[in-house]
Order: sequence, then structure tokens, then C-alpha cells
Amino acid sequence: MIEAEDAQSPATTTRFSAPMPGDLFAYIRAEALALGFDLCGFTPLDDPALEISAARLTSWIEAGMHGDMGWMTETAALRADPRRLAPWAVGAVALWRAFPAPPASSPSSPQRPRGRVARYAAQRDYHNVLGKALKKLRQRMLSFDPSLQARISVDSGPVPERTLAYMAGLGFFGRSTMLINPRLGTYGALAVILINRRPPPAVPEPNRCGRCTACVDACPTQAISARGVDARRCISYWTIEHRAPYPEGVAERLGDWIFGCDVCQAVCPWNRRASAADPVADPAPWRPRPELAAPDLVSWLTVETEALHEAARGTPLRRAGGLWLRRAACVALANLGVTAARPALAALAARADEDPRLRAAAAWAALRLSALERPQPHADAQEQEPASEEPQPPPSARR
Ligand code: B12
Ligand code: SF4
Ligand code: SF4
Repeated sequence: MIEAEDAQSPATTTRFSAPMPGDLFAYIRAEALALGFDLCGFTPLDDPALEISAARLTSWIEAGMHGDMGWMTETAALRADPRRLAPWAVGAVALWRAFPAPPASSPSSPQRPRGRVARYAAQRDYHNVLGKALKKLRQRMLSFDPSLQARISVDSGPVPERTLAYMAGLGFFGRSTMLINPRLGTYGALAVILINRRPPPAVPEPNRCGRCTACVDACPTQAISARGVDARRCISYWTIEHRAPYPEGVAERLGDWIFGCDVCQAVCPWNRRASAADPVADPAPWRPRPELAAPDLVSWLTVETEALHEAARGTPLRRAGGLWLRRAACVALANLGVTAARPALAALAARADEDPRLRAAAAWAALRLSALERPQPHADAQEQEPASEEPQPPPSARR
């Protein structure tokens, strides 16, 4: 594989324009780091980068790449320019909190098949952890300077968090569209505070993907292109955002992912460096929950939806909720070809007391598995069959 530029070289430090000691920006950075953030940078909002980002957002939406995320189109104007959201804002504080590498989770086996859950999701919800720290930071900023105005966001408002973090020098946009910090990689969450103070411009990180295309090549659904990530192909979108029955042809593309997808991050050379160094400032809140990190798929067929919903409390998995997590388990069992689970899936499909959407998913999975159980025609028998006049799809497309 072609390495990303400099991915193996010693860590570079994120380059900020140095604030004057004792000033507001130095104070904010010191407090942010004390509150557990790994990186803190600043950017003025009157920067042409915002226009470049806005144009990319428009073209992404016009191409329909947002799928059914109507909230992206409804808030596009605000996402394009945070000054529409907070007309008094002239600057932004960008913050990054890294997740530590999780301990190895229980392996999947034919006897106990397990699904995959994105690293960020089987632990405490970053919205809560970062949200709490952000509120404290905002409070301290206002005590330092009572004339300050500050609006916080951690994926909780229509704020272009990645673009602002890029402008503040926290990282560069990888081909996967993930923001990459040369020291920390990609695994982490971003947050932003819009302020009525104009910081000096930061020096953005130059792109360091080099000739690497690992994420593009590894994406199981070919979702990544020069235009960005097409959500309509992205496993993360279907498993997290789409809380409705799947359109035809989607479920079989989701593999064994139950919630989110980490493939484009797992293959990124910048993460290999980061996990080797494990440089996370405060790993304390991030303790993965083993039963959620590698779910026992068969047990989710019989667990009560409410109980699973409750078990996911305090984690991002709660966003999908018990019903759609159980649906994902049905789909993953079919995609993994676990024929031994077919009777349990058929039993779930027949339960009148279960949600019809879950029963439909179970019926779909049972049907796919019964097709696998049917004896395959013997090679000799195949030879005797008349040749089809129709062109045959390649094996990969036949599933
Ligand atoms: C919608 C959304 C999704 C959608 C769409 C993904 C996407 N790539 O847009 C879906 C559901 C698929 C998704 C998936 C994931 N997401 Co998401 N998602 C968001 C959300 C809410 C908005 C992103 C957005 O605006 N998309 C629109 C497109 C057009 O934006 P974009 O791809 O970022 O493109 C920008 C860049 O291309 C930029 N750009 C590119 N080149 C250049 C060059 C210059 C010079 C400039 C100025 C700009 C620029 O301009 C574009 C417009 O802003 C943000 C939170 C937020 N409020 O920002 C989180 C966010 C991006 N997601 C995040 C995460 C962690 C994920 C997942 C890893 C979760 C998982 N494990 O499953 C996956 C990763 C998939 C991927 N490769 O992107 C993190 C990313 C952290 C990081 N280091 O980058 C964010 C920031 C949430 C957070 N607060 O931490 N996500
Ligand atoms: S999250 Fe998964 S499906 Fe989405 S772009 Fe990355 S590798 Fe592809
Ligand atoms: S895996 Fe993707 S994002 Fe990471 S360095 Fe390679 S091309 Fe860039």
C-alpha cells in the first residue's frame, strides 16, 4: 500500500498562531486542555476557506449525497456560514477530544457470531462528555471576560465543525473526508464555540494524504469519491441515520456492521501512528461496554426491545434504539451467513407481539439464510443445463 505522506515520520505539532500570553485566547486554550480536550485552536470567520467549504456543501447537497437527511438541506444556509446562526460571531474556538484505542473485544465465532459497532459508539456519548466540558469552558470564559458572547456546539447545531477545525489548524481533510490530526489521527470528536472576538488566523495543516488511497479502496460500499462521502452508500448513514425499513438492495451491503462503520478510519496510516502512541489527554470517560462493542447477535433476537434500549442508555447507540439495533442484528446474521440462526429468525418473524418492522427484517434474513441452506446443484448437473442466453453478472454482483 502506498503510504500517506509523512505518516511514519515523527509527530508534527499542530501549528497555531501564538496568542499573546495572558490574553483571552491563551486563557481559553489553557482551560480547554485542563478540561480534557486534546487540541484547541482559533479561527476568524472572515476567511475565504468558509466560502470554499460552502461551495462543497452546496455541490454535495445538489448531488443528493445527503440521502434522506432532510435536516442537512433545511440547515444548509446556516452550515455554510455560522454568522447566519450567530450574527454577532466573528471568531470560533475549535476543540478536539480524542478517543483512546479500545481494548480487544470478544472475537466473533461460528458458535457465537458477533456484530461490529463503531469505536465511538460503545462508550459514553461524546455529546454528553464534550457537552459538559463545553459548558464549563463557556462559564470560565465568561468569568474571564463578561462582555464575551459564546455559543457552543458539539454536533448539536448546524455548525460546520470540521471546516472550522480545519481553519483553526487542528487537522487536514483526508480523502475519507475525516479531519486528520498528524499526532492524533482521526478517532475523536469535534466541538466548536462561536465567539464575538476575532482571533488572528491560524495556519491550516497542509493535506498529507500523498498518494495513499487506502480508505477509498477499502470502503466496502465505494462511498468515497473526490466529491466526498455519498451518504446513500455509506454504512454509517444506513445504520445510524436511517430509522425506517431499508429500500431494496441496501441491507445486503451493510455486512456485519450494527451501528456506524470504521473501515475508512481503520485503514488510515495516520491512525496506526496514533494508536501506537496512545496520546489521549484524558481517557477516563471512554470505557467501552463489551456487551455493546461486540454484540452477541443471536441473543439480540430474543432480548426485549425495551431492555436493549435501556442497555444503550448513555451511549450513542441509543440514537438507533432497541428496535433498530435488533433489526441490524437480523441483517448482520444474514450477511454473515449464520444458517444456524435461521430457526430463531423465523421464530422472531412469526411473533405477533413484536414490531412489524423487526419481523419483516427477521423474515428477510431467514429467507436469505434458507437460500444458503438449499443444496447447491452438483457440478455435473450444471454442465447438463442449457447455456443461458442472458449475459450473467459477475460473481460479486450475483449475491
Ligand atoms: C452529516 C454527517 C455525517 C453523514 C455524512 C458524512 C460526511 N462525510 O459528510 C454520515 C451519517 C454518513 C456520517 C458518518 C460519519 N461521521 Co459524521 N457527521 C456529519 C455532520 C453532522 C455534518 C457533516 C457535513 O457537514 N457533511 C456535509 C459534507 C459536504 O461535509 P464534509 O464531508 O465534512 O465536507 C466538507 C469538507 O469536504 C470541506 N473541505 C474539503 N476539502 C476542503 C478544502 C478546503 C480548503 C476547505 C476550506 C474545505 C474543504 O468542505 C466540505 C463542506 O463543509 C458532522 C457534525 C457537524 N456538525 O459538522 C458529523 C461528523 C463529521 N461526523 C463524524 C464522525 C466521527 C463520523 C463517522 C466516523 C462515524 C462512524 N464511525 O460511523 C462516520 C464517518 C464517515 C465519513 N467518512 O465521513 C465527526 C468527524 C470527526 C473528524 N475527525 O472528522 C463529526 C465532525 C462529528 C463530531 N462533532 O465529531 N456523518
Ligand atoms: S464509514 Fe464505512 S461505508 Fe462510510 S465511507 Fe467510511 S468505509 Fe465507507
Ligand atoms: S487512508 Fe484515506 S484519509 Fe487516510 S491518508 Fe490514506 S487517503 Fe488519506
